[in-house]
Amino acid sequence: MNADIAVIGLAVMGQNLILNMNDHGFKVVAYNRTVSKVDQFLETTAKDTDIVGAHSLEEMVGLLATPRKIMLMVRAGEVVDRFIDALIPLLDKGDIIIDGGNSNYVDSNRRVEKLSQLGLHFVGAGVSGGEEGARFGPSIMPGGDVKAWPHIKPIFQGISAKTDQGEPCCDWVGNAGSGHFVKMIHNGIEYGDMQLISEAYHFMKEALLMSHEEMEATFKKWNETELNSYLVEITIDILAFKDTDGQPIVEKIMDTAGQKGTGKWTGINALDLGIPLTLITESVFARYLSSLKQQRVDASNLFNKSITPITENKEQWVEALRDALLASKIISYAQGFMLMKQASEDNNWELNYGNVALMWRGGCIIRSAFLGNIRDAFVAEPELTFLGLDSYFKTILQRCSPAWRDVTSKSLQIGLPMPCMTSSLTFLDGYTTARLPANMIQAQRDYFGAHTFERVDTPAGEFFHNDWTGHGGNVSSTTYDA
Ligand code: NBP
Repeated sequence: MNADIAVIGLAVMGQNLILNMNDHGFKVVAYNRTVSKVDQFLETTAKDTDIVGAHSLEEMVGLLATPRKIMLMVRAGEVVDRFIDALIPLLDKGDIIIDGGNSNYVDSNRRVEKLSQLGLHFVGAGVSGGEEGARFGPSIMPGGDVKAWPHIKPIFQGISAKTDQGEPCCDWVGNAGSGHFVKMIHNGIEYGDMQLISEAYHFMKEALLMSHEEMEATFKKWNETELNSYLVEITIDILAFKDTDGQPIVEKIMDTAGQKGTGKWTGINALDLGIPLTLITESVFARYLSSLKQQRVDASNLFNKSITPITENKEQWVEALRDALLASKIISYAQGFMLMKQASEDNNWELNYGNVALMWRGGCIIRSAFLGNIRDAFVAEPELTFLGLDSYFKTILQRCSPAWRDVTSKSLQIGLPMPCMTSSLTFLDGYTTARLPANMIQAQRDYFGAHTFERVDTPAGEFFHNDWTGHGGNVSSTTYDA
């Protein structure tokens, strides 16, 4: 038998990707650590398909056409390394291992390097879209050893989601761990989008005292605008869903948000690379804050916290809120692309940002009409430093600014937390301010630690130390950083 590809891992993602590949005419071998799940799968969901099962890695490898293509859809981390180590002795030079899990891109960097030394090709492919995406068309972000791409391209582009114009939401991202890096940014942006929608819902419910029917109708209206997206769509469904007693189920859900860590990785990466990724990082902190439930309840009682609702001009406030959401969302994506640009330059990945936007246009959790405009912006200016400088996005930011300021200042006045909408506005204010007060920080650093400073009236790169107290020396610091 000459199967096209093997997939290891028969949990939700693996099973659905296999069924998707089978639908598209690819011959797939299925394998799982707990081999009884292979038989279960073949006897149930995969019944009457061309999918073949294997009960050992040796059997699986023997069923594949060369170069062999093996995709891991297992828990990220050590499990991936263990499978790679078990596969190496069974494979020949030129064979391909793909990790489709949510792996850390640093691990993928290492795996590409290790396998290339053995003549094997490793691909770290971010896969987004959850169960439904995997089954009917995910967004796939493959990167790693480019020699693998011609062999896996027909399968990946065949099963991926397509845009309205029929373009596949899958393309080669770049070398090393760039595929998993781009997936990490995708997940970070997903955290930001979810937090922004939650802040809008909170403002509607607590500040504007809107009913669930009113909120549902509002999000429906917004979904016909630039905000059209999968996450707004599911928010509409969530608001409409009633529990058995007829009450909205969303209000019965505990307000403590979980996470699996990809948003945190994005924030850590931004700190490491020196990029002000304020919105996504705030959204991770917002989840941490939400998990301090008992402390919040106690503090709320102690501070006797209550929110004074808005009683007038509700319709205008709803429209202002839409503008605030849209503008904040632009900042989130702009920051995400800034981080990708920095990582791409540091690692020589040569990322194509327009392609990245296209890959996210369909199939994945952050899919939206808006990503089409982002793609256009990077096609027009591939080296765009900040998305907000593109004329389409600049116009929206300028148009939305007054309402954005109204909503965020109102939230501060009434004590309703909107960390992402407020911090993104502060970011834009900082980004568009030619002279920030960092001169004071430099003066303080030089005062207490002789860290030196550049002057505005001398050429860049020349550093000065001032004798602030009249009894300081002429020696400047090279070691003490504060
Ligand atoms: P899980 O992340 O739950 O992983 C289940 C698979 O890992 C099973 O095949 C399981 O084998 C195997 N596995 C585990 Br767990 N521990 C193992 C071990 N010690 N040795 C060998 N195999 C082990 O599955 P998933 O939710 O389908 O996700 C697969 C990958 O895709 C993950 O990296 C995930 O982060 C990523 N992802 C998931 C989603 C989603 O919506 N779920 C979306 C996008 C990406 P067993 O059956 O023998 O226990």
